[in-house]
Amino acid sequence: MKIVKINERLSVAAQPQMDDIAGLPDRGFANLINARPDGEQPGQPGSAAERQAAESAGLGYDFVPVTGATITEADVRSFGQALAAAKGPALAHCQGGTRALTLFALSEVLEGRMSAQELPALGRSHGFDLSAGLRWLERHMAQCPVVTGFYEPRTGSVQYVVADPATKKCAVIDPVLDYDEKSGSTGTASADALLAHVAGHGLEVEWVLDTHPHADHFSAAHYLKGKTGAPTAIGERIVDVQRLWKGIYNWPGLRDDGSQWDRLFAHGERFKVGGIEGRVLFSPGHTLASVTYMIGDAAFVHDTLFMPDGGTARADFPGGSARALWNSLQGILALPDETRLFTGHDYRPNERAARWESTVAEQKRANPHVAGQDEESFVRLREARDRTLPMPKLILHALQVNIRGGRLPEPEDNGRRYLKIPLDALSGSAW
Ligand SMILES: N[C@@H](CCC(=O)N[C@@H](CS)C(=O)NCC(=O)O)C(=O)O
Ligand SMILES: [Fe+2]
Repeated sequence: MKIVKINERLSVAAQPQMDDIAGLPDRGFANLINARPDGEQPGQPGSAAERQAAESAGLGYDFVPVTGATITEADVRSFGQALAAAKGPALAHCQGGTRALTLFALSEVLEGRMSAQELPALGRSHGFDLSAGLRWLERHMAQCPVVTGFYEPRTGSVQYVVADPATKKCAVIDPVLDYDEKSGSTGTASADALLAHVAGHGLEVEWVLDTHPHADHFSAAHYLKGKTGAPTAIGERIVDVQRLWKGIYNWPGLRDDGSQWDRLFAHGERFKVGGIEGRVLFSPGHTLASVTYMIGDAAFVHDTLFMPDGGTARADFPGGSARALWNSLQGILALPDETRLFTGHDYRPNERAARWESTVAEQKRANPHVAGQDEESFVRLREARDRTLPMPKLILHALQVNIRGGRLPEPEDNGRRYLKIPLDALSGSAW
C-alpha cells in the first residue's frame, strides 16, 4: 500500500486491505480515517470490517464517507475534528486518496489555516488533483455571506451587515435611526456604526433592506440611502400597511403606492448581494408586509422567530395575525436544517447576553413556540401572550416614519419637524 505523507499528523492512501491495517501501528500510525462510503466497489472491505481490524490493531477509527459530489460542510468539519482528536499520526483513505486529501485541505481552509488558492499546489506536490475541492470551496463561499450583527440595546433590535467576501459587496438589513422620545431627539450613532464597519472592511453597500415597517424604532433606511446611494427595498405588501395607517393617522396626503422605496419585493423574487443569491420569502403575521430575506445560507427572519428561548414575535399589531405568523414559521422551518437564522430582536431572557443567530434545526428542537406545537395550540399561545403585552412604546411615533421608508415628517414653516399622535386609536392601553 502506497502511503503519501502530507505532514506530521496526516498521511493519505488508497484503499488498504485488512493486513495493511494490521501493520499500520508499526508504521507509526495511531488512527485510521475512512472517507469512502461502503459498497462503492465489489470486494471493498467496508467500514464494519475496517473498524474491527483497526480496533484490534489498537488504532482509533473514524468513518467520514463522502463522494466527490456530496461533500458537505459538516463532512469537512467532521474530518477536521477526527484529525484533531487523533492520538497520533492518522492515515486517511478513500479509493485512491484524493477525497481524503480534499477533506483535509477543505478543513484547513475553513479553519483559516490555508487559503483556497493554495489547494492546487498542495495537490500537485503530492500527486493529487484537488481541482474539484477548489470548485467546492468556490461554491461554498458563494453561499456563505459574512454576517455581522449590531445589537441596539435601547430597543433590543439587531441590525445586520451581510457581506459577500469575494466581491466585498454587502446589504444592510433593518438599520436603526436613534430616537429619544423623552427629548424628541433623533440621532445616527447606530446607523453610523454600520457605515464605520462598511468603511473599515472596504465594503460597498448594494442594498438597504427592511424586513417590515418597524413598530418599536425608526428605520435608518432613508438616512443610509443618502449616505451610500444604495437602493432601498421592502416587501410589496407595504402598500397595505400604508393604507391601514393612512386611516389611523388621517393622512390623506400619504402616498400609499410604496414609491418611497426603490424596490418592492414579491414572494419568491431574487436579488444578488455581490455574487451571492438572495431570495425573498413573504412571512406575514407580525405585520401585513413582513418578508424574510434569504441570502446564501442565511435567512433574516426578523420578527417571526426570536432566539429559541425568546419564542416568537407578537402578532397583535394592526394587520397582525397569529395564524398568518404560524404559516410563515412553517415556511422558515422548511428551509434546510443547517440554514443560519438571524432574528430581528433579542429581549435577553433572564438577562443573558444578547444573541441573534440560530439554525432551523435548533429552532425546531428548542423553541417552545414551535417544538411540539400545532397551528391551533400556537394560535392559542400567541394570542394569550399578546393579550398581556402593552403596545410598544414607540408604535405611534415609529409607523409614521417607517411607512415612508424611514423619512422623518417634513419640516413645518419654522423648519421644525413634528410627529402626530392619534389618541384612542389603538387598543392595548397600559391600564
Ligand atoms: N417593550 C418593547 C416591546 C417591543 C415589541 O412589542 N416588540 C415586538 C417586535 S417589534 C415583539 O414581537 N415583542 C415580543 C414580546 O415582547 O414578547 C417596546 O415598548 O418597544
Ligand atoms: Fe417588529
